Amino acid sequence: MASMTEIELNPLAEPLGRIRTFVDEQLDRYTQLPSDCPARLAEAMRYGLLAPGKRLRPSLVILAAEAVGGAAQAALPAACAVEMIHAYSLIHDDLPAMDDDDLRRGRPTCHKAFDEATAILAGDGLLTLAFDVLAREVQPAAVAAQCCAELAAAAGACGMVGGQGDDLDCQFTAGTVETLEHIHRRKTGAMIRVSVRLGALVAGATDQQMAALETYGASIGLAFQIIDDLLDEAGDEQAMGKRVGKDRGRGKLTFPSLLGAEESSRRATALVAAACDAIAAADLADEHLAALARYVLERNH
Ligand code: GRG
Repeated sequence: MASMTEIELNPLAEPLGRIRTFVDEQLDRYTQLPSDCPARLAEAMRYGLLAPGKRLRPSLVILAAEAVGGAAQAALPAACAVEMIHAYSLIHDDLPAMDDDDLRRGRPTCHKAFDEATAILAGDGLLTLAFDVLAREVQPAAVAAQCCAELAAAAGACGMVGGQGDDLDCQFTAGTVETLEHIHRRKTGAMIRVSVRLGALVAGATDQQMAALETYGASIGLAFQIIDDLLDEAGDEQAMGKRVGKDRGRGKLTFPSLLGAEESSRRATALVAAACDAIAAADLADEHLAALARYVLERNH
């Protein structure tokens, strides 16, 4: 729960605290799985999913829905679905075959707390559960189908999974800013962008509202990754809840390694300004969405 000082200093603290509780309670309900699911697998899924992350993507789903006059309750299944996909991607990303990390969200990674095979299955289980939730719980059925298709495209081989593949491939090679942007618009950006789109879809946004929210989501998605790269260089390991300094150590292509910290930071600031301008121009000057965009820039974890 946010303290009073936090609320006074940060107008985002209260809405995000409200959304986090709302989303976490529902994630908990969705992962009370029947006894056909092995108990250890269910435990690993819940371990990865319910760990204390920022819940940025589900917050975007709900705030986008509210920005166009929708109800948080109607956006909740989509909010939980995107967090399930995100949690699966983190569990798999931490595996020895990928980033080989032992700390995530301030705790041992899933394969460290359980074992590799269980972590792979926990990711698979969460990925599948996300579509189960969307298909069954979003109303009406036509919107549920559209949400499934959009989330599959964003998370799949031409979205997050494809971006991850390219990122692994170009780890030790020289690259251009264009290549890096192309990777991160898919690897990180696609899930952020689709979070905003799903919120807008379930709330029945107009085409004009959707276009503005699309620009907002795409812009903060890329800004988020630039800041992630900067935090990997200079962030605090305890605040981040994961190892930092890995990218440079591995000779990885990042925004600061290509552009320097100052120019990277300038680009992230410009992207967040573009995100705020887009929603203001469509009369969606939603203070929470604008505050969330600024938070992406100012976050320390
Ligand atoms: C393994 C299919 C597959 C995909 C992995 C998302 C991803 C693709 C990898 C994660 C590696 C990483 C650190 C990416 C940078 C941006 C990012 C997604 C950071 C983690 O997201 P946060 O900061 O995490 O929102 P929390 O824990 O707060 O939810």
